[in-house]
Amino acid sequence: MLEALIFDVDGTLAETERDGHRIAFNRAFDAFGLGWHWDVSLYGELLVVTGGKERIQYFIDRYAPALPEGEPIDGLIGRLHREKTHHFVSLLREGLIPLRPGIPELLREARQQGIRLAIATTTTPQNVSELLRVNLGDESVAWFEVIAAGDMVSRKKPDPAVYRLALERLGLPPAQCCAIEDSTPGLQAAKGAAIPTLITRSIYSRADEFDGALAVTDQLDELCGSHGETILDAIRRIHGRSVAVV
Ligand code: XBP
Ligand code: MG
Repeated sequence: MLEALIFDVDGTLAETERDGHRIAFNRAFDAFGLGWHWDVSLYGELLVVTGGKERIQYFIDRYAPALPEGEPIDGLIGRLHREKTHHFVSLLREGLIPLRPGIPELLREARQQGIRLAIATTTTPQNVSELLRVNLGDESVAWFEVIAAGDMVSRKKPDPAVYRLALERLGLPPAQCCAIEDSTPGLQAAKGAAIPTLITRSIYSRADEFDGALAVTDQLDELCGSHGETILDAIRRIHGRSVAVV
């Protein structure tokens, strides 16, 4: 019986990586005068690492760019990431990052039918609340009983910690939930917490591997069968197939 939907954010609720986060990182690098630039192709490579701070560290380790003198790397990365978040929130507030097709309808129907809502994401909590506020109004943040995000867990996706935190706060067994994700690290994290998972591929995750997903689609409404089946009906049907009644 489906009791809750647990949403990933980046790539799932909205196409935020290309080109929101990427632009925000580059604006932060410019603000710090670092001379670094992550183009679309390089950013796609760096997405193998989840977490913005971890991604900057990975870039430094892998490409050894020039670093400003005299500041410990951790301090620089922390300041840089706060600047990046400031730029990402500005992009959100300019209305440049809409929700993916089908998400508003799915959220509305889930609320009407008493399906509980949660978020399990690697991104910074402020990014989540701003994405929801800008696209669905201030009250939409409260639609989600749980917003498990960013540094609330020490180990980020593909580690299942963020999904385990969401399950714990929902007080539900994984089989009564369905995760909606866009990427391989996200699927691995949800599967690690034994949560049945649907994939909606994003711009950057088209070529990812999704073994073990309930279903893989490019857009939520492609899940719908005939006879006016809604997205939530389709998710219930697919989820029901996955959870054998013993
Ligand atoms: C995707 C991530 C995040 C974003 C950047 O998160 O890995 O790190 O790329 O956001 P998810 P921050 O798909 O789990 O939503 O810079 O705030 O980390
Ligand atoms: Mg994602």
